[in-house]
Amino acid sequence: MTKYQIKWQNGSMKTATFESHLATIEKQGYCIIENAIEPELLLEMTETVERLEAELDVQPRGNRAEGFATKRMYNLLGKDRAFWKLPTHANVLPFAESLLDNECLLSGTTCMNIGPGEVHQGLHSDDGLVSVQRPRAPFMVTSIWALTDFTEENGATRIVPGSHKFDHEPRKGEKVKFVAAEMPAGSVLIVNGGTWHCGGANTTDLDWRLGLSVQYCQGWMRQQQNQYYSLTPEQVREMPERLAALCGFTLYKGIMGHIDGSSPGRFVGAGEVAEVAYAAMRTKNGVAEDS
Ligand SMILES: O=C(O)CCC(=O)C(=O)O
Repeated sequence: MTKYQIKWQNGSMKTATFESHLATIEKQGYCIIENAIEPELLLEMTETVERLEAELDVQPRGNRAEGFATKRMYNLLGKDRAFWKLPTHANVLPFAESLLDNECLLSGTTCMNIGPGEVHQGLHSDDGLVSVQRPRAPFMVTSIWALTDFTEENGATRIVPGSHKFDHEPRKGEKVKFVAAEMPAGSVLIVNGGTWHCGGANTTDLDWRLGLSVQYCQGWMRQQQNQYYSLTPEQVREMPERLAALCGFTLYKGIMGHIDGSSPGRFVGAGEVAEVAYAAMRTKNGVAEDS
């Protein structure tokens, strides 16, 4: 039985619905949650992306992984506080917590605005850089938020059902059957980190496909995007505690990640995440029990 009671747009996602999405992920390596994003949040995200793309003069980076006609932005939390609502969203975080655990971290936040004429990316799995034999439990979980409709024509994520159970990463030239994860704006695609997928080709003349990726990883792993240097100490101090913990400002299992015995949160003066390392092994006077 799950402990999660997910809030839904107009009520709460039933435990049975959550369990059924989890079962789908277990079977096919991904699931699509329609109506996961509240309409006001969808609008706020779309407007924020549009504004930032103009302010930062975002241009395609010009390679196969990041795209030739795709506008990408990374480290979104440091760019605008509007994005702070995403990693802890009640319709999404419980999937990461369940597939990883409650000490999971935010690995990255990315905007992928796929423009007309874009070619598809190469198939990959998000935790494919981890050299532990497959198949295995996921080291990452990625949520892809549809801010516009995702269609096969405009570059909906391509995904290989069941590939999280494959015993290898995609090989060059390997032919596999994929599906286009078509979904209406407001949906979120949850992907097991071992599932083969890629951004699709945009064969339209005018239609941009706007998606956000909010990616989580195991708490002991190196995050794909550096959260420490992309956030200012002031931002961390002002963040909700759960978000700061996801970014890595608490200690993993009360020990890993400390700076002279302090958590990174304590180091930057974030009161609510002011842990000290080995706290569970200290007496009230702060003297180690086995000293
Ligand atoms: O844009 C997408 O649909 C997927 C992007 C992706 O998989 C990636 O950038 O690694």
